[in-house]
Amino acid sequence: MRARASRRSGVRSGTMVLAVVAAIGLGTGTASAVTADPGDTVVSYDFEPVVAADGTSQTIFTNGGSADVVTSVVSAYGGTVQAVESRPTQGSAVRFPTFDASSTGPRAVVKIVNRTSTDVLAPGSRDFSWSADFNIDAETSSHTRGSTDNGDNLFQRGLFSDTQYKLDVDDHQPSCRLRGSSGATGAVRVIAPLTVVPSQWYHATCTRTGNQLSIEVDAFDDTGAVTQQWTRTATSKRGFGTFTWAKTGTPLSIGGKLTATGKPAGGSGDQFNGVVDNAVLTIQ
Ligand SMILES: [Ca+2]
Ligand SMILES: [Ca+2]
Repeated sequence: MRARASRRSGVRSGTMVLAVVAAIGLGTGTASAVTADPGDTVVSYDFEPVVAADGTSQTIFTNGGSADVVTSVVSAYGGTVQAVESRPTQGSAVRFPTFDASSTGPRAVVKIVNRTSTDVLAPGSRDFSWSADFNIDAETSSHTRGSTDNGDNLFQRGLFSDTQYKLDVDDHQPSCRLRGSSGATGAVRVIAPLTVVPSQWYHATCTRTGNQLSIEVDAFDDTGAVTQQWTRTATSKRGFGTFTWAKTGTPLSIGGKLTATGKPAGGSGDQFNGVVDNAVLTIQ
């Protein structure tokens, strides 16, 4: 059972250029994702305060899914992830740094890695989906020369040239990208047919079904009701192949891009500028 407590700020970064500001142990599950039960929610972050069993500490970075993972916040140049109010009925959420494309722009990303040598974040050959609620700022990227932030990566594992599943909101357009063992020729990106409105809540879901990749985006009104929905599907003609990583330490990230070793990607960090809630990975 998880004990609930009053809301408070999540974590604060130190003054180091690169600092791990929170490292929270999670769960006791040992299930492998690839052998998990169909429909298993592997990762689920609702960012609600959870008090440790001994009552001495509290975190909002707790995986409510089955995966045995370690969650932390990595930051650079004073970036922080703060607990803020979520959309109606959803408690708290996490606020990422505001836009700054300079070489010293504050960066902060939630990092999720396997606790053991079993890669529970790899879907293998299974169908799977990944999703999140978000509320993005008006100013989020610059494509001018020298910019260190030209995108808004929301939820991803792997980089562009690696095996990757990704949800981003680059240029205020939600999109999903998948690249599996078939490599670049089998990779697909599907872009939702809308431009999101800043400071409004949306929910986006990416789904891999066989050789298809689909995106669904829901918009909410002030009461939390869905007011509009957009969907789009694309097909990988070659097929995606499977989704595994050579290094089980390859991080899953929320709110930005991390290098393979789990540090904020400096030159092109794609820091998400806005608020995120309910980041979920489900393997069928
Ligand atoms: Ca929440
Ligand atoms: Ca950005």
